[in-house]
Amino acid sequence: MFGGLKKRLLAARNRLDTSIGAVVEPSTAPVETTSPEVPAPETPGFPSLVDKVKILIIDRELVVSDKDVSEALSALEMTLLESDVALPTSDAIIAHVRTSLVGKHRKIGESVDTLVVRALKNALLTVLGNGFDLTEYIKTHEHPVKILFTGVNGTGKTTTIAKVGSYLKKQGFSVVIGAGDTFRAGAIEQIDVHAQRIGIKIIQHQSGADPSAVLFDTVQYAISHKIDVVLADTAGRFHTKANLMSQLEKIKRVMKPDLVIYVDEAVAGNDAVIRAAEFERTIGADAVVLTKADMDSRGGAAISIAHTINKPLMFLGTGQSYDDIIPFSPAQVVEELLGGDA
Ligand SMILES: Nc1nc2c(ncn2[C@@H]2O[C@H](COP(=O)(O)OP(=O)(O)O)[C@@H](O)[C@H]2O)c(=O)[nH]1
Ligand SMILES: [Mg+2]
Repeated sequence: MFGGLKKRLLAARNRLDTSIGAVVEPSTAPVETTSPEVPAPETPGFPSLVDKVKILIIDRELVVSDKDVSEALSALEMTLLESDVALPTSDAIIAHVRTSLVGKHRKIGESVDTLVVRALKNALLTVLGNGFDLTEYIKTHEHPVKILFTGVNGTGKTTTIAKVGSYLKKQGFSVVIGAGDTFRAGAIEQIDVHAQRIGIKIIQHQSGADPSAVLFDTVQYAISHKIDVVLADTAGRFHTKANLMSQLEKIKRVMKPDLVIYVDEAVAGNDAVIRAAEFERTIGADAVVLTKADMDSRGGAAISIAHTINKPLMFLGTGQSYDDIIPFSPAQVVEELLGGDA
């Protein structure tokens, strides 16, 4: 997951290390050592940080000017844009890193790399938001919690519903699925197979039926059987298709979802971010699921989507089986991308 971005960030981190390392006069630096705190990067093909920039322990004041880091920050910006990070998100990251690095530093026993990694981590954390703890939400809201999944075709809505159903069942919640994609041939059979496999009740009508009616029945079933969570599938749609959008409005009026989840695929990169922004503007979304993160090397959508639409990322889909879903954790993603313990 996000392997390409990880490699590129390492290169950008090395460049920042070198620029700031050059500010620290080796002759006046009182101690030079190889800090056990800073492991050499494991990615092959990159020179070790220890070779590239001597680990200088700053125990005097280090003053970094804008000029010292401007080239390295331009390179970081290119790295982010080439990784499909949206421009406003990239701008926010660069601004944050610049603010963290430019100015005076005085930390006893801290290496240049620690300073750089901390700046990068904090910058990423500011754009990644807080995520969305679905379990906590369900625990603290009236049942049934009604969740509507929507987005364009083929991005993984139905698979995500099966994964989320299985995840919630394991947490002890009772779940019912509504087969609200009555449009695409085979869609009802597809979700029915998933529901049987994971042992979750499904409510379905005939193909071509009004999805609002199916989802209304699903909610009624949940109420009368005291089910904790309703997961509502829908047909794929673009926000530009007026008839499908008014159908979605009707679904919302009839089933009154507590949460509308926008599903898109991480591999779509900036397209996913643009679609999510349009969707959020026209229909509204409470949170986002990005699927196919396992196939995404660039990571741009995952980095940008929450910042761009100002809605949290809830889950990442990481494969084709039911367990291949992880609650989105900003700290974990940052750790995966930058590692270390800064
Ligand atoms: N590799 C991978 N494939 C996924 C993931 N989520 C869904 N898929 C695949 O994407 C395809 C479309 O999924 P589907 O749920 O039918 O999409 P929908 O049209 O949005 O309902 C299927 O082949 C899924 O197995 C994921 O996280 N990783
Ligand atoms: Mg589907």
